[in-house]
Amino acid sequence: MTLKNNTEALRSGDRIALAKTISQIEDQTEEGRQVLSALFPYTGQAHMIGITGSPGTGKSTLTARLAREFRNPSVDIQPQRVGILAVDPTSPFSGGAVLGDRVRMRDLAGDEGVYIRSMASRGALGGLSAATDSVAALLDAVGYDVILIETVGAGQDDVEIVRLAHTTIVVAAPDQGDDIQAIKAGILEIADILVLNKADLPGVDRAERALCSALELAGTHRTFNDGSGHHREQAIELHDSRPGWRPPLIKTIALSGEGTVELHQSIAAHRQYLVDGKLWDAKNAARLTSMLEKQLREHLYQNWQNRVDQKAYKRALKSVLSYRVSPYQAAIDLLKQPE
Ligand SMILES: Nc1nc2c(ncn2[C@@H]2O[C@H](COP(=O)(O)OP(=O)(O)OP(=O)(O)O)[C@@H](O)[C@H]2O)c(=O)[nH]1
Ligand SMILES: [Mg+2]
Repeated sequence: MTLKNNTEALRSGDRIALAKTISQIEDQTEEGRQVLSALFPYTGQAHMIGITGSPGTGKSTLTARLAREFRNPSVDIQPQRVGILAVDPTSPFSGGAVLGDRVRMRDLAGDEGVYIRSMASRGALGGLSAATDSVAALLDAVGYDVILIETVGAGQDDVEIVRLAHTTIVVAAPDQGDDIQAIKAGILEIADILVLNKADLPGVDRAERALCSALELAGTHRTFNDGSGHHREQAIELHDSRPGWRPPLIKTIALSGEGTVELHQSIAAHRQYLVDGKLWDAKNAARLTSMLEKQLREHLYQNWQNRVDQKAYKRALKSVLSYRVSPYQAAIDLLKQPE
C-alpha cells in the first residue's frame, strides 16, 4: 500500500491498518515513521488522560468503566471516540497482565468507537517507551477524541505520564496498606484527580482520611525535599504550573460503576480548566518540545555510532578502563574524529 493510501485508510477508520501501523511504530520501522510524519498535522486534538497507581488498585476496571461513560455520557454531550493504551510494565513475553486486561475490557470490544491496545513498556529505564508517545499521537490523528493511557505507577513512569497526559488520574485503593504511604509521599504531586477505588472494601474511611490530609498538605506545600532526584522536581514543576486547580478526591467502585459519572465530570472540569487557563496549549507545547529533543538526541547518537571507527572506540575505551584517559576527555576525542 502506498503511503497516501495507507494514511487515507487510517483516517477513514480502518482498524486493520491501525493495528499494523502501531506494530510498525513499536518496531521503529521507516514505514511507521513516515505514517506518523504524514499524519502529524492531524494531531493535537485528543484529550490524553493518564491513569496510574499501584498494581491491582483497579486501573483497568476503572478505565473500562470510564470508556463506557465517554461512549454513553449520562449528561447531554456527544459520545466520544475512545482509544485505550494499556502500558504493560512486564516483559512483552510474559503476557499475563495483558491478557487479564483484555478480558476485563472485553465488553467494549464490539464497539467501533473504542480501540484497545496493550503495549510493552520498553524504555531503557523502565519508563514509558517513545512508542507510547507515538501511538498516542497516531490514535489522536485518526480521530480518537479521548485517549486513556493506563500505566502502573512506578517511579519513572509517573513523571513520563505527566508529560504525556493532559490529565493525570492517580488510583489508590484501601487494600493497598503501606502503599497509601507511598502515595502520600510522592505520587500525589502528579495527580490532577485522585481516585479512591474499591470503596466497597473495609478501611475505606481510614484511607479517605489519609488521602484527604495528604491532599491538604499537597495544596500548601509544593516543595519537595525527600531527595528523590531531579525527575521528581520535573513533576513538581508541572504540578506547580496549575494554579487554581485543587485535585479532587473521588471515591469509586469500579466493579459496579459507582462514582464513574463523578469521575467523568471531574475530567471534563479539568479539561475546561486547562483550556481556560491556556494550559492545554502549554502542555502540548511541552510534550512536542521534549519529543523533538528526544529525536535529536537519538539521531545524533545514531549518526555518531554509524560513522565512528570501531577500532578507535575500542582504543579509547581501553585507555579509560586502564585509567589513562578520563571518560570526559575520551568522549571529546572520539567526537573529534575525522569523518
Ligand atoms: N472490591 C473491589 N474490587 C475491585 C474493584 N475494582 C477492581 N477490583 C478488582 O481488583 C482486581 C484488580 O483490578 P484491575 O482492574 O486489574 O487492577 P489494575 O490496577 O489494572 O491491575 P494491574 O494492571 O495489574 O496493576 C480485580 O480482581 C478487580 O476485579 C472495586 O471497586 N472493588
Ligand atoms: Mg491493569
